[in-house]
Amino acid sequence: MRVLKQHLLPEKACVLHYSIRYFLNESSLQQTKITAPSMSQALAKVKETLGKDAIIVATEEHQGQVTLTAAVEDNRCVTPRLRAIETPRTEINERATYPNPLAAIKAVCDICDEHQLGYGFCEQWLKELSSDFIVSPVGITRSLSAIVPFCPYWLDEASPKQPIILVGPQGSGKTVTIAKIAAILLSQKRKVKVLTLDTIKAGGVSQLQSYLDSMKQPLLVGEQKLAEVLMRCKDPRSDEFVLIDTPGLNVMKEEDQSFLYHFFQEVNSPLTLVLAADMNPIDAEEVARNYYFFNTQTLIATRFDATKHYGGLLSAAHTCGLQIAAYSDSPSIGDGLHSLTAEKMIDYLLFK
Ligand SMILES: Nc1nc2c(ncn2[C@@H]2O[C@H](COP(=O)(O)OP(=O)(O)OP(=O)(O)O)[C@@H](O)[C@H]2O)c(=O)[nH]1
Ligand SMILES: [Mg+2]
Repeated sequence: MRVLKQHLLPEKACVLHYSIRYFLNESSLQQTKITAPSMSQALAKVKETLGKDAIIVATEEHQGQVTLTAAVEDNRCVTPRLRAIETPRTEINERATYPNPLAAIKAVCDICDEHQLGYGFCEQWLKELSSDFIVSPVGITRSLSAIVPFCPYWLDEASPKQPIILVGPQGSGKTVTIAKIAAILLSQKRKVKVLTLDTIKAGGVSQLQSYLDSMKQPLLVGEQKLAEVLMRCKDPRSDEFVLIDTPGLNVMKEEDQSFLYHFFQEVNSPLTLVLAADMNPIDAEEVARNYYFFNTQTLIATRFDATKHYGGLLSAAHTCGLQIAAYSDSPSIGDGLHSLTAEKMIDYLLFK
């Protein structure tokens, strides 16, 4: 797989080539070269000549001709099939299924390309996908859920014993999300205690105050209230969910990093990163990495309505193993938050 690193997406042919080689012992393959005017014709010829178990180990395009080096495995080969038997799959992919492994590999490469998911992400997804080649048709959903942690029951499983603390870059949607979480919990007849630490931004307090006024809930303000609300979480009799909004930070700046460091020491609880889904993958990954240092375990994505490209969100979650807890597709508090599963994510990735 080291070789693949020298080839950058979107050279899908290379990904196709090396991703298959990755889990096959090449020395045990019988190879044949087949040339045709197009990829689909070449693939059809491969199937006709070597049978449906043939795999493609190399592709070349030259003067309008496609040459595929195809191979059939012999019995000694370490195949994805054997690996799949070793790791039984309980979830059957019903969505986003493809007639054969090659079509599934192409679909994954196309998605990675379209959503600017980097080479590492694509490589991991293809590696995981190989376990599903045992069944036909081949689904791409399970393999996505294996490399990106989705946590659709996050809010249902939340407990008053642990504060929900939202952190993230300026303008990522923390305050709106805190108000949405409060609204959801209140609609479930649960109690909330909301604190904002954003006394920095002009209008930061009044923004959240106005959301909470409409829910007839008080707002606690300022760092001096932090110890008090954290004590509530420690009280086993408390049935109030503590929600904490924080100022937007630029963790590339030392001073903001230092704020986050001290804050994280003081709260001593996991943090939830709020990230706009339309952030570009490189920046999103960098931001997630910076927050990850400070016990950030979950991620809420906002602005799903403002983009059709989700590479930033997926890269951030994948790189740091952040669980995707929920997503927002509207600035309106009444529209709430939605849970995200791999199935739903695949629909977004395929623009369904
Ligand atoms: N389109 C859309 N806009 C959103 C969504 N969530 C939040 N917004 C808007 O994004 C802007 C920023 O939202 P805030 O909640 O104020 O963001 P914040 O992270 O608290 O911002 P700071 O406190 O300045 O760091 C506001 O105009 C919101 O209305 C969403 O899911 N979709
Ligand atoms: Mg805010």
